[in-house]
Amino acid sequence: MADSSAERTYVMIKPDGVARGLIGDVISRFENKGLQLVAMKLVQVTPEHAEKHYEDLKSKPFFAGLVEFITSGPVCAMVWKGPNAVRIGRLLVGATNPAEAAVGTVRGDLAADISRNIVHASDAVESANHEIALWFKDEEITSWDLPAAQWICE
Ligand code: IDP
Ligand code: MG
Repeated sequence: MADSSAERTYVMIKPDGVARGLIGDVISRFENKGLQLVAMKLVQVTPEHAEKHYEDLKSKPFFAGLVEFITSGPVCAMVWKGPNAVRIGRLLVGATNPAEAAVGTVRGDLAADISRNIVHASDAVESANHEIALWFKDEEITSWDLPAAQWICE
């Protein structure tokens, strides 16, 4: 079985979350859950990069608006690590549409509209690895011991 404690996910606070001063709130939720922050940077995204990140959605009617939105201000790009990091990241973020996202999730608590839903989190281990490579160079990803790890998983 793969070592799921080494699982990593790509999480990004979108321009609306950055502009609304919600970086700290989002980070706190991931820290409090027990995931480990291993990389983080603010990025002014280019249209080319945004199109690559959202490649799967190219045919959607909202694609052009999505690219315009993601490039409209800085995003906070992060890599979080821990057991089941991908699944836990999706749980913390909540459903895509904030009108359907459970209270207690980022989108359920802090967002109101599907096109301004504050945060991105990878939807599978494979896409997480792809997105981490798209956003970060290997040397930008740190390796450090989370002192509380023994209290978070066996
Ligand atoms: P996800 O972010 O929950 O993984 P995806 O289906 O991958 O959801 O869509 C990526 C992003 O595209 C969403 O977070 C949202 O910002 C935007 N989006 C998805 N569906 C719609 C829509 O119907 N209208 C406008 N924007 C949308
Ligand atoms: Mg997605």
